[in-house]
Amino acid sequence: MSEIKTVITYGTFDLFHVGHVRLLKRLSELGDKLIVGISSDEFNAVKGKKSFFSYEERAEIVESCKYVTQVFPEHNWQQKQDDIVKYQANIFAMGDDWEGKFDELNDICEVVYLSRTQDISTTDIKNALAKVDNDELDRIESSLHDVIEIVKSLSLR
Ligand code: C2G
Repeated sequence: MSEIKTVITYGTFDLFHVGHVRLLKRLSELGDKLIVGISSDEFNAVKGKKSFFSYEERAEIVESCKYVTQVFPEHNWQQKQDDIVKYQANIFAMGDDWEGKFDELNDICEVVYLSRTQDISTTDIKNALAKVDNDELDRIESSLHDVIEIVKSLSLR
């Protein structure tokens, strides 16, 4: 009976998108179980991030992903060693924007960095949505009404 191979990873996973899905899919193919540490709202603040969805919502979304076995809270930078032991993880893996940052974990498990998915990020999504300025849309709508009234008045002459 071959040993169960467990993969562990961490992240905020806010505004869940294909970059996250494609990473989790590839991570799940490295072993039999994929355990994901979801950054708590408080730890996000430490990372200088403010997520749109709460920890509970982000955890529920990621746990619903078919590639994921289980999620748990990530509270700080230091817990990874203990988590790897607790979950008996054989592989620690992250996207390669973290290349080299966690190599010290090589002492207790295999460390793998996979390529990020290009041209998508939670920040890009937030910036794109911020451009859809509702006030601007209201101004455009009222201008259109003015134009319609002018056209109507001209057509009645
Ligand atoms: N990712 C990816 N492709 C993207 C965006 C993200 O492969 N287009 C990967 C990241 O490399 C990371 C994971 O998805 O491995 C989660 O990304 P974030 O939610 O941004 O997590 P991060 O803020 O990097 O937190 O202790 C580690 C930290 O908690 C990692």
